[in-house]
Order: sequence, then structure tokens, then C-alpha cells
Amino acid sequence: MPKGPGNKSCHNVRTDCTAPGLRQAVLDNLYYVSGNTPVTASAQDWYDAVAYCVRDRMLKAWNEGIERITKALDLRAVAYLSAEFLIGPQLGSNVLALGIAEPLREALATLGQDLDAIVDGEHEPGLGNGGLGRLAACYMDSMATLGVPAIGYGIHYEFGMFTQTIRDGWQVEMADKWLRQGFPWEIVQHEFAVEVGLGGSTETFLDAGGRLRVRWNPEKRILAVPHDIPVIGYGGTFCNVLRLWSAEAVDAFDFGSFSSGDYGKAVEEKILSETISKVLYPNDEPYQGKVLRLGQQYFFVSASLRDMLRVQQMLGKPLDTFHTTFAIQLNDTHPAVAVAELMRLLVDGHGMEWERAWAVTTKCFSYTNHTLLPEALEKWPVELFGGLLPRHLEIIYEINRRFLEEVRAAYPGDEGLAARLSLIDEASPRSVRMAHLAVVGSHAVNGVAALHTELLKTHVMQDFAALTPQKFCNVTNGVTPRRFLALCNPRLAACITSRIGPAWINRFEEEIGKLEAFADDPGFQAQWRGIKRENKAALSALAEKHLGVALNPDAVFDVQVKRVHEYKRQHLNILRVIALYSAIKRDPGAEFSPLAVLFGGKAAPGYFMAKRVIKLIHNVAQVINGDPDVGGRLTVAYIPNFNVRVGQVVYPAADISQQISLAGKEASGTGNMKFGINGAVTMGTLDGANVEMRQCVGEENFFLFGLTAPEVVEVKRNGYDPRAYAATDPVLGQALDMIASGAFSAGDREIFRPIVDNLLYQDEYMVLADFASYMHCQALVMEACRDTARFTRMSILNVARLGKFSSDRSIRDYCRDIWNITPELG
Ligand code: GPU
Repeated sequence: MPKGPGNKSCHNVRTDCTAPGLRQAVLDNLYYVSGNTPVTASAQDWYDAVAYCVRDRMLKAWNEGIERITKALDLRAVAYLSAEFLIGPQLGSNVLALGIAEPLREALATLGQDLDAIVDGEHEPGLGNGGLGRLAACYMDSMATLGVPAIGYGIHYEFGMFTQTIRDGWQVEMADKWLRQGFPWEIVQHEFAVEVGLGGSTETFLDAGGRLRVRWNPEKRILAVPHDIPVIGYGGTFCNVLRLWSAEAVDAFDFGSFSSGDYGKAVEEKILSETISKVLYPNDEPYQGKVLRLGQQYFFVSASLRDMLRVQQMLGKPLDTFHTTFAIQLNDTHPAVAVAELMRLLVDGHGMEWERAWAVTTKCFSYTNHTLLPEALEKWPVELFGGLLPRHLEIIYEINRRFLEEVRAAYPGDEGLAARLSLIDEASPRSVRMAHLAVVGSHAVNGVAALHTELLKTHVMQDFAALTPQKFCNVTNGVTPRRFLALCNPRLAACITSRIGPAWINRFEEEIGKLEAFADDPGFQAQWRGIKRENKAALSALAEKHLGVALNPDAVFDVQVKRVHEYKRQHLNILRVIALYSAIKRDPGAEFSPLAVLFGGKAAPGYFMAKRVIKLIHNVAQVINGDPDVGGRLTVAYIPNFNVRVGQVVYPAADISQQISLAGKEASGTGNMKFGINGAVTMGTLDGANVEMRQCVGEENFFLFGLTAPEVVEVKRNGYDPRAYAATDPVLGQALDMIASGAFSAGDREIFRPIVDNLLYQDEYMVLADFASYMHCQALVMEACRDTARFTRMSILNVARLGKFSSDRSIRDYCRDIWNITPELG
């Protein structure tokens, strides 16, 4: 065992990528960074030593990336503003990007360490809720891979998404202290900290030139400190930065209070300031009108815009060319206050004329909408907004005044239209419509799937689309094939590469189609099935370890993992499971091919119905898994604490992907794509990106069911009566009766009454209307699964034909249609 870092001198301990060089670097870090030798090192010490070793090898590209943005006068960079970046574990993806997995694995083996175990041990930063935050992370990956200069701006939450544990079938939330062991990937940049104001009042004054100006006197100031995380592209040559702001007190310690003996007050300021970036709000779509949330949004937006203006000034470029330096993307409305903040900085801060500032602002911003759910559209009561951001409220009123003047000029006398378009909702309590602010302040607005964009244009934003049709466009979401195929499914990745070469990893759309030639090749099919089986065995091991549930790797794995929400209809899925269970009970001797139905996902802590659905799934699982008549042919499991890391084990193991939201409700979905590129066949509705996925894979390779979006509208218009469906479909009626009668709750008829009553008397998401069609589809799925060759072909074709759903394609679309940026790496 070597003592210390060893006695061989190594001048390039921070850059050498050979196995001996990496070995030396790991030992060096172990010794000098964490004060350990291989004898004393804990698992965490090994992780840190390896992480720093990998980070060192990213720093050349990293420093070149920073120079690129801060030196090149003619370069336009993307500023991606997002309240969430769900980046997932970092070590594995960085090793993949650098292409050093093999030498590193070898180096660690000589030290008695297993790279995979170290990678698996990483605690991920849960700085997002779900799809929206993960999309931002996929886009950062693609921008770095394609060579699009970009800065991701967000919040360095102290507590990310809660950890979900299950007690007696109920979700229990635990705080996620992701920083407890430190986070080796970030570099804190104290010198770029900026102060952000909140509250207070405004006043007017005459400037030196005799012009009337406005000054905001905030009541409170908070320090925003940037934490930079490198985002390296595949190939390791191009690196962007994710800059996350954490809140600190401007004066952490009040010596006045301290010397007069009030020790508590001496640190009060610090505590109050830090609450701004303390915790991620765990509500997925419906927003909560909490003042702290607005404070978070303004905090990171203000710090980010000031950071961009600093770059502009450093470049020596005049402010009215700011839009040539940055294309600012608003990831939903969470950062929409940026429109008012940039106007304030230009007009109040730099004395720019309103019209010029407005021209710059609208050329900078573009806005992505991610939802059609009315309850998810952010609206801040005017009083709350003005209390926290008095100057921004004035600016929004002025933007609105000018905007409505144009509307009235174009449509004289149409006051209804003006009221519908207004940035202010006049209904009590008066409120600021953040989506309207985002649309008016942007030159482009996009939805995230073809159907979603269409519905935006024809329903939710119909008036805006009529007024400025040229602003609206579609960019269908995508996912990164690096993390969600190459990294998470190494067996399948190697198999694909053996047939079509490795170019698919960064040219997915162009290359993956070549796989189609092997769809009917029996040898390839057998290999494909073998890999799926190994991936299922890996997931079974995880389930066994955490749940004590044995999953049969020869069963069909049918999976629904996503946030738990009524519109995503996990309850439709469990009704199906109950119906299948009843069928087995009715005739236990009949043939039934083994099926494992897996669920996973978190519910918002305050979402009563979603939490009860989780409980129902657990109770149903307990009854079915323990029933000797079933004999293990049908198993149900709930995988706790679904996050990126768990996803990376789940997606590769699925045969069937459940994407069953009510048509017109899911903006896009991205889990559907992650499953698909790992060879799962989708069972889904014509919702979100499912529509385009089905077009690509071919209708014979997609299990479709349910009402279409126009049919949903039609059925509702005619007066939807869920009870009629329960009364006429005996299978559905019986499934509901079983829940209601306590068959899954030891006779307790109360516990699930809210679910059953809601379905029978309201059923906003039309679970009962789609049930029969879903069951019919289920029969087709089971039939297809029995024909091994046919099903394997479907699986291969799903991968081969989903090239479009790479986030590289999405980013190229943004570059071409919205940002006017040419990727540097093709
Ligand atoms: N989405 Br709005 C979120 O994950 N969180 C949100 O606050 C909002 C939307 C999701 C959509 O539900 C999903 O359909 C979409 O694929 C994803 O954003 C990314 O666009």
C-alpha cells in the first residue's frame, strides 16, 4: 500500500488521462484534499477523490468556455433562465463526456475500488420537481455537446426536492440535505456576488440632465452568490456553465446588537436573508401564491441579468446591443419578472429611453410555455407583488398601458379583447398575469409538442396568437441520449454500437435509424432480449433490496414513473390492475403471462388526492402480491423516491411505458421518450409528444387508447356523466366496488371513498370515460407480448425511429427558429 500520494513524480497529475496517471491523481486527491490514505478513506472520501480528479480534467474546456463568452465580441450566448435544473448525478455523465471510463475503471481497480459502485453512491442534487427541471438539464447537455455557448441561470436551493419514504403505504417527506457532504462539482465565485433588493418604495427625482427619473429604495438587500457547475459536452472539448445563486446576508453579523447583548438579533439578518434560497417548492404544476416564491424568482432573475450586463460591459459593448450578446430563454413563467427587471435596469439604472429599452428587451427574450392546466398559470395578487417589487409593478403597469393602447388601436371598441389580453386580471383580487408579461416581452413563444402548441394557439393563448401569430412556434421536447441511453443502459449502448458504430451518441437523429436494418435479425433480437432481461434483473435487485418485493425478470415490466397527479391518471392504471386481478380471481386456472406493474413518483406534500392514490396503489399491491391464487403472475410494486438516479435504472428495464394522461393535459411528457429510446413500447393516449412519437414509430408499434383532445371537449360539452360508464361497464363497476367496499383496506370503506366519489361524481380527467378503451388496449398488449419476435421487433423499431426526440434536435430547433445562433460543433 503506498504511503501518501506515492513516490512517483507526476507533473500532469491534473490532466493525465491514462490509467497510471488517473491512479496517481486519485491518490493525490485522497491525500491532499480529504487528508486520507487508501487505508483510512471512507466511501465518501473515494467519491470525492475521484470527482475532483474528473473535475480537474474538465477545467481546460471550462476555462476556454468562460473566455469564449467574456472575450468574443461577435458571439451570441444563450442565457437559459430556469427556477429548476434537475441535473442528476454528475460523476458518471462527466466520465462519459470525457471518455475516460476505461482507464479510470482500471486505475480504481488497482486500488481495490469499483468505479460503478462509486458512481452509484452519488447523492444527486434534486434541484427540480420533474419534467421541466430535467428538460433544462437535458438542454444544457445538448448545448454543450453541439457547441452552443450558454449559461444556465438558476437557484442554489439548500434543500432540493424532498426525499420520499413510504410508511404503511403513505408518502412521508424528508428534507433533502444534498450539500451535507459537500458538492465537489461546484466552484463558488464570491467576486461575482451581487446585491438584490426587495420591498420598500419608489420615488421620482430630476437627474443632472433635468429628466424625470424613478428610484427604487428597497427595504432589504440580499447578497446573491454564484455557484458554478461545469456542463461539459460529449467529447469533452466544449464546456458551458450552470450558475446557481444562493442567498446570503449582506451583513451577516450585526455588531451593534451583539455588543448590546442581543445575540439572537445579531444573526437575525443572516437567517432571514438565507431563507430566500432555502428550499425548492415541491409543487409540480399548480403554483402556490407564496410571497417567498416570488422573492426566489426575482432574486435569481435580478442576479442573472446583472451578471449578463456585467459581461456586456466587460466586452465594452454598448447597452443597446445587449440582445446581440444574449438570447434569454424563459423556462416557463417562473423567471418572467425578468422582463420588468431588464426594463428597470436599462431605464432606471442606465437612463435609457423607454422605447429603446423595450426594443432591446423584446429582442432578448423568448418564452417557453410548459402547461395547459389553468391552475398552473402563475398569477400574483397585485398587492403582494407591489409589496415585494413596487418598482416592477409600476413598470408592468406602463408596459401594459402601452400594450393595450396598441391593442385598442388595432381593434377599436373591443374592450373584451383588451381585458382578456391585459397583463392585469381585474377580477378580485387583481393580479399580474405572468404568462401575459412573458408573451408581450418576448419575440418568440413556444409550446413543447406539436399538439400542445396547437392548443396554446387555439385555446389558452388564442387572443395573443391572433394578435401576433408570427411569435408562436413549436419546439418539441427532447432528451439527451447520453444520459438516457449511453450512460444508463451500457449493455444496450454497446449492442447498438456494435452494429451501427458509436456516432449515434452525439448524432442520434442522423444515426439511430440505421438500427432498423436489424429489427428482424434473429441473432440481434436474441441479444436485444437478453439485454432487456439483464436490465430487468438489475431493477429486480433494487426492488428486492429496498422493498423486499421479488420481481420476476421473465415477466413483462409495465412501468409508470412520473409525478403523481390526477391528470397523469395513476388511478386509471391501478383500476386496470384491479380489473386484471379480478379476472385472475374469477378463473385462477386460466393462462396469464407474468406481468409486473411498477409505479414510482412523488406527490406534492399538500396534494390530498395524489397522496391517497399512492396509498391505494400500495394497498392493492399488498393484496395482489400476497394472494396465492395469483401465484406471482401479477405483481405490483411502488419504487420509492423516484429521481434521476432511480430513473436511470428503471427506463432500461421497461417493456411497456405507461403514458396515459387525458388528451390535452400533458404538454409534452419526456419520460415517454426516455422509455422509448430504451426499447419500451408505449401504451398511451394521443396527448403531448405521444402524438409525434406514434407518428415516428408507426401506429403498429404503439398501443393507442382513449379519447382524442377534440373528443374530450365534445364529451364534456354534452355533459360528462362518469356514473353512466360505471353503470354500464361491469368490469369498471366491479373494480370501483372493490375499492369502495374495502377489499384493499381490510374492510375500511372510508379511506378510499374520496377517490371513488371523486371518480363517480366529478372525474375531471375522465378516467372512467377512457377505462374500457384502456382495457381493450391491455388485451392487445398481452397478445403482442406473447409473440416474442413481434414484440422484440416493436421494441427495436421504437429505438430506431425515435431519433427526433434527442434534445440535440430540440436545441438545433431553438438555435434556428428562436435564438439565431449557429452551433459551433455541427
Ligand atoms: N412541467 Br408548468 C413541469 O414539470 N413542471 C411545471 O411546473 C410545468 C410543466 C412539465 C410538463 O408537465 C410536461 O408535460 C413537459 O414535458 C415538461 O414540463 C417539460 O416541458
